[in-house]
Amino acid sequence: MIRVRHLLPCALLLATAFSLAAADRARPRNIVIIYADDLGYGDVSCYGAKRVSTPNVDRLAREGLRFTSGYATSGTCTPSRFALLSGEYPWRRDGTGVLPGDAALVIDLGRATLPSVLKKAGYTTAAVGKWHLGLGANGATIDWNKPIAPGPREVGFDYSFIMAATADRVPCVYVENQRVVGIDPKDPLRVDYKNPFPGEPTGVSERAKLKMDWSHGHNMGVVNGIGRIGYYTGGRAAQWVDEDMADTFTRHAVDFITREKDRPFFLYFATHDIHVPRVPHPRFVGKTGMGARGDAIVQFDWEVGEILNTLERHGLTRDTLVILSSDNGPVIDDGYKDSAVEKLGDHRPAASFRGGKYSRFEAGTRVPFIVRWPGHVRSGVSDALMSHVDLVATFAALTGQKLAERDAPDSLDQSAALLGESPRGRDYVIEHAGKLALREGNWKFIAPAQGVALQVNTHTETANLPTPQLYDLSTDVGEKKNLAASEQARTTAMAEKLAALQKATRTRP
Ligand code: NG6
Ligand code: CA
Repeated sequence: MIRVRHLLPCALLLATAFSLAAADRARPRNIVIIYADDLGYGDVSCYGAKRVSTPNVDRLAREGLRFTSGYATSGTCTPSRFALLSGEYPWRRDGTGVLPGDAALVIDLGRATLPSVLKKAGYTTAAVGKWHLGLGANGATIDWNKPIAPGPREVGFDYSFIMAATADRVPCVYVENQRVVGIDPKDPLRVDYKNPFPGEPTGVSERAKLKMDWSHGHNMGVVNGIGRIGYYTGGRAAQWVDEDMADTFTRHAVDFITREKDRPFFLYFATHDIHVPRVPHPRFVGKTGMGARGDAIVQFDWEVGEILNTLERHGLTRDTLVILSSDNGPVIDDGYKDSAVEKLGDHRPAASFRGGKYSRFEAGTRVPFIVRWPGHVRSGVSDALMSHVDLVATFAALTGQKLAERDAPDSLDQSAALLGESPRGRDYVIEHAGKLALREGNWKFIAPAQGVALQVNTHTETANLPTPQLYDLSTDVGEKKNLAASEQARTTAMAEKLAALQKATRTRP
């Protein structure tokens, strides 16, 4: 095992050697992205968690490369996933904020996406799990009782088995290849995010009977004894059972791998865990003593293990590049009374970082980021700056695909850093939650913003302040000491750089 960070002094020399080697690199036979939801940097044991053990995630880290500065683009789900799949910063596009369950598809079909690039390169592609990028055409109302398009297929996925948005948003049904699974034509499903359907129970009317009470929001439609966001009527036979969701998604991911084992495949496995509502299967309940949130982490780790074991069973471990990451940082109370707050104890989901989901402090977007590809990715730890927005260009490079100029406008080829050939990643990353922040080397600039500094419901420090903030992450990873006043020149330079990056329509040369 090597520590990629030890290579730093030789960076220049190595960079030259690597660019020569790049042309003769092997291409991954298969690619799997395991994308957790709301999993914090400190939530897995290989990143320092003590009270929860994640042996499968740890195994991936041990056999692969664990990044200490891997970033989602944004502090919430839709924008992060948009960037991952499109290679464009979500803040360049209106309508890429957290979407309701009946939103239209937000990905532009005129451009390449991660799955479309890989499909062109000959991979069979699949999306299994959480979608949250909208379905159907702009301006149209989704008819959940008929085939729904555009969706994953039009974005480049040959196969899909998804939930439309999040588990806390209606409709609470699985959608396979763009049809709701198990819908009964005699009980048509309808969804409305504004108005309740007369006579349907809500999280307010049923509150005393709910399986899990809500703490904020989540009091509209009720499914499986849990209040959700949005109203619905009908479609009862198609409703999921939250306790079985991990098993269901994992089974479909495993079946896809098994079906495709003899030809190249790309699997985007976007788990529901550890997002709310956290309702792990009974076999995981009580495993951590940290309540539903801790148990959902163990369930997530089991899902990872199932994928790794399936690859192993089919002899595909050495042929498959696996990435594990999360769409945004951690949150403890995200709207349900699931005992996550009371039972957190000394577990630190954000590790030493400040903030969490919804925040421009580090914990908002700095997430677990692990890559394994035996014989190709050097194992160890890398401090390279990495961003999910780069995966489109990086995988295009790894699979010999050319991007058109309009494609993936913010995605940079970081294959050398991804494979651990180079200790350098990006020169900068942009962190987004409402407004933007810029990390350049170890300096972190947070642009002034209106809005609350502390989200009362989730207890998140957002980093919104009316004045600029500057932190030196090399000595102050917890972003406690604002140096904006004493480092004025640097603060101004970074503010100008961020404004220029924001104004540009693209950052890929
Ligand atoms: C918020 C929800 C939260 C979660 C989040 C999206 C309320 C009160 N809170 O609006 O529970 O669903 O949106 O999370 O409704 S994400 O990870 O999909 O971005
Ligand atoms: Ca999320």
